[in-house]
Amino acid sequence: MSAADKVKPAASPASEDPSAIAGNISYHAQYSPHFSPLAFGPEQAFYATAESVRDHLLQRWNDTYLHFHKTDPKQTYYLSMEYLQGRALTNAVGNLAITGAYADALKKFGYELEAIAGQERDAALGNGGLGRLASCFLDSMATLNLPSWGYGLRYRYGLFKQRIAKEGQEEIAEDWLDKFSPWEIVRHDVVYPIRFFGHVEISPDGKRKWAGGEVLNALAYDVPIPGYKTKNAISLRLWDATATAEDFNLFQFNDGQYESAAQLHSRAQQICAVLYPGDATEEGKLLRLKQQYFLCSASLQDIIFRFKERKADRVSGKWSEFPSKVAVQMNDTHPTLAIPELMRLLMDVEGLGWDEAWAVTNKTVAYTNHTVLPEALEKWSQAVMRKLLPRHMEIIEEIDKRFREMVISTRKDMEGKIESMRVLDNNPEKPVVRMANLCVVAGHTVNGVAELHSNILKQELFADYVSIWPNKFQNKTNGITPRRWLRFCNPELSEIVTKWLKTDQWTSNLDLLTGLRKFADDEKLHAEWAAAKLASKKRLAKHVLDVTGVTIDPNSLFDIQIKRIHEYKRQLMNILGAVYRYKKLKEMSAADRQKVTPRTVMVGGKAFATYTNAKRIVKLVNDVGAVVNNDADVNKYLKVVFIPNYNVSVAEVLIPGSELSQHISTAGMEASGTSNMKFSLNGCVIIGTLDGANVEIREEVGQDNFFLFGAKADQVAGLRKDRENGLFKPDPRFEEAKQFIRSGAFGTYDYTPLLDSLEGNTGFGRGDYFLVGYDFPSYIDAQARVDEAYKDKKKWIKMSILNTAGSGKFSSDRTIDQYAKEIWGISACPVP
Ligand code: 73E
Repeated sequence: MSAADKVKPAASPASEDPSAIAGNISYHAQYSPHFSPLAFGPEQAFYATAESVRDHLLQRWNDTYLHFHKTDPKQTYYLSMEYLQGRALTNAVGNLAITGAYADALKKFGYELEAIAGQERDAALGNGGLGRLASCFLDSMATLNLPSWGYGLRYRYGLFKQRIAKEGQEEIAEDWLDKFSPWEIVRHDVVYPIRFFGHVEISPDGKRKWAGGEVLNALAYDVPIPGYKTKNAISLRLWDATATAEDFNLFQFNDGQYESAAQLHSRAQQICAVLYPGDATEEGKLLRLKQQYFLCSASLQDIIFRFKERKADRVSGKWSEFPSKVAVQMNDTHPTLAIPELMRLLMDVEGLGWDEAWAVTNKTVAYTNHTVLPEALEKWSQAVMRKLLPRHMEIIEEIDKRFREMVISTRKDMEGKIESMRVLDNNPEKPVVRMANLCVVAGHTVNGVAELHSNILKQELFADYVSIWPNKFQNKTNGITPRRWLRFCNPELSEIVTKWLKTDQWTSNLDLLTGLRKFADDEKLHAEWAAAKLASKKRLAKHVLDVTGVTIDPNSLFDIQIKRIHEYKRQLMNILGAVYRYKKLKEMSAADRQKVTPRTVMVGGKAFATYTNAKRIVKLVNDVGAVVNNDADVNKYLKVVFIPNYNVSVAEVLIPGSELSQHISTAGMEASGTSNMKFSLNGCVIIGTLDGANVEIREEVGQDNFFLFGAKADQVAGLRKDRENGLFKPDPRFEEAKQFIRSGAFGTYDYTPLLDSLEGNTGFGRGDYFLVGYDFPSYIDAQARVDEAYKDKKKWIKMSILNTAGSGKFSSDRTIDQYAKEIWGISACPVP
């Protein structure tokens, strides 16, 4: 039946009345060119509903743009190669406070809002925590009414979809734009030329200019980002690459040379095809650098355009005003090319001299570091950079030269350090540009993402720079948006929180959660809390059954580890723990088993396609699950489940249903972590090391409400040395768990190389570089404390309540407020 048969269509969106909304949904169903007006299944209902909600967003978004334009405040531009937006519908109606009205409207068509929202595809334009952080930040920027925008790339296929086959993980292109995205608005009026390759021309007066090569276009797609209960809606501007009709060689095409006729079109398509194209080949590396430059150049041209637009009388003499109107934040080193690109635009296009351009650039850009892992610190080959971006390479060389001269002339004592501090590494074997060094030298502020991490930056990675610029370095502990990560994903618990705090203000003032502490022993609250948890656990159990076919018991302890698969995150320690538990269960008498706390261990996450050990870990979790879950002797007490295709919307089901979550990285290696904050906020207790934000979470929720184990960050280097020197004596439990896997208990797949990476000096890996062997016994002991604690239901619920109560600090509203005040110098600009 068609939508129109039920409800009279109404084009006007500006209503919060369910009948009018239903009319508007019906209008979109009938007049949307994407579907037949005769069809109104759940999918069409989703698109029509989303388009109707978008009408609401567009109004606010236009009003906000005009308001910023009129008041001309200083504005922040957040540059990120990744945004993990997930689904938008529930969030949009929630932030606009029209959830009830839309739910009622959809009922008129016989649909539940939740089911319709479930039709939406995740926008997975990111890979992990860094991308999700960027998305949480946008939500907070809008909510705090900050003049700020996000810039990113519109990847045609987002992060791959993960399928678990017999051989382990398979990657499939994630076709999130299969139909279309109802949230994006293509801006045919916002297009910038982006050049690649070519050469530098020098005019008679000595001016340098980049010319030749090939030129593509960057085309803007805007995604409106609504704030929570505010009129402001900001923009996430995503760039797509296009070529023009002029680039299409009609002569060649008519001559049957189809591929060469459309060469530039095909190269344009490659740029935004996928996030993180494989970079094992030279072509792959070049493509990644192209992507980075594409983002930086388009965004900076746009920023400069807006700077001029907002004061039409601005002339080049006023460029010193630029940093009082523009803050650029680089999300890790991926957008570092913003630095030489801003220099180039200011000098070669706007005619500024070096000193003037440098002063503007330095006061405009700031850099967030997200990792100290050496392999993640970007270094680009100088040859590739010179070929693709010859003018930028010149500018980088000049920055390097001037930095050296500055150190030599002002800091004789640092001379011995210059080589490692320089932007260029001129090692003749492999000359490279060190992107992090470029960011530190050129930016006004550098920040880490948790206290511990920022201290490591200051004391180790960037220690030499601290002695030159002691005030450049800051900490901004990460945060998460409480809207998506409690209010909307866990409505049962949210209602309880609101009821006991007698206000829902916590949604935008998360510190109010401390008000729960005084009820931590209240039996009535305990009963409600336990009921909400059970409801979420049942929803999670249904998801697990749907996607894996495994039945799990909602009365068992739900123990979850979800994150990208990486050796430093130590999913391998988790699974070794589960293997050890399984072996002990097998050895026990039936009577003893009955005393055991039943557990469901869930692991989810994607392994990078070429990361062999990570893929072996995925395979091992699946293999262990296949044996344990089918072992009738013990599967009442233990199940092991691999959750396939972990993404934002899966997290929204898993996190509310969790009771214990694992954040067990080798100390000093996880810069912050943000899912730890989401779990804790949802009343889940953490088992973890003193790493990243765990340190601060434990402080906030109280050390009795956190299961701590493992080496401390400052012990790690010494322990690695000991290991190398043969001074490490493995615990028998560690040996037993590995041996059990080697014995073939979990199938015939050859796990030797993976297990050998945990041994010292085998020639494989780095001799248990991640210290799984050292931490394993204290991990097993901590897990035993978890089992005991869970037996005391009252104690456990209290811990759970105190985790939620202590999570106020981890709102991204707090984080963004600190960035705004302490790095960007911007203030709220609410639409009146
Ligand atoms: O600890 C997390 C942190 O919570 C860190 O590993 C992650 O960033 C999160 C947000 O601050 C991160 N991702 C990357 N580096 N750090 C990264 C590096 C290269 C490519 C893609 C992502």
